[in-house]
Amino acid sequence: MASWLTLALLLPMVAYALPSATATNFVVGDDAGWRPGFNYTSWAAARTKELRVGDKLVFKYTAGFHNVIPVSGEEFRACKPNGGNKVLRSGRDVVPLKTPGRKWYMCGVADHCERGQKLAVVVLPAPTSPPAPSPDPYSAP
Ligand SMILES: *[C@@H]1O[C@H](CO)[C@@H](O)[C@H](O)[C@H]1NC(C)=O
Ligand SMILES: [Cu+2]
Repeated sequence: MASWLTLALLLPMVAYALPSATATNFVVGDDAGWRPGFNYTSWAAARTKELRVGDKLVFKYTAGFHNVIPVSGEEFRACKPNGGNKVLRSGRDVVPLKTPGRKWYMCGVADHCERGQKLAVVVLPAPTSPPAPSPDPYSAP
């Protein structure tokens, strides 16, 4: 009979063996979640080397008070979607990062975007395995 202890020991090992173990869920804004008045530029800047294809962004907010609209860079700067954009509104929207490059998101409720509820990120390519050692710019030839 498998005891809870066995299960508790096995589960982390199984999770580790899965390829998705390298994928990370990033809660946008961390404890602040998704709201106006938070500096998401700063949040994203601290994660420029972390966000990779295969990772996910998780937008947490009270459903009905905000939403998440994936937009273009131009729409992002104007805080104005051109129309026809997908709108996420579950209150816990999970956005898989499928391709590398720049991605932009904004809240489409009232003036929330103007009040800082907008996020621009740079997604790096998926990690290769094993990760290539980064060249040391300071090593002498
Ligand atoms: C957000 O933080 C960045 C630095 O990470 C700064 O340049 C910018 O002015 C800040 N924005 C606001 C609205 O405070
Ligand atoms: Cu909002």
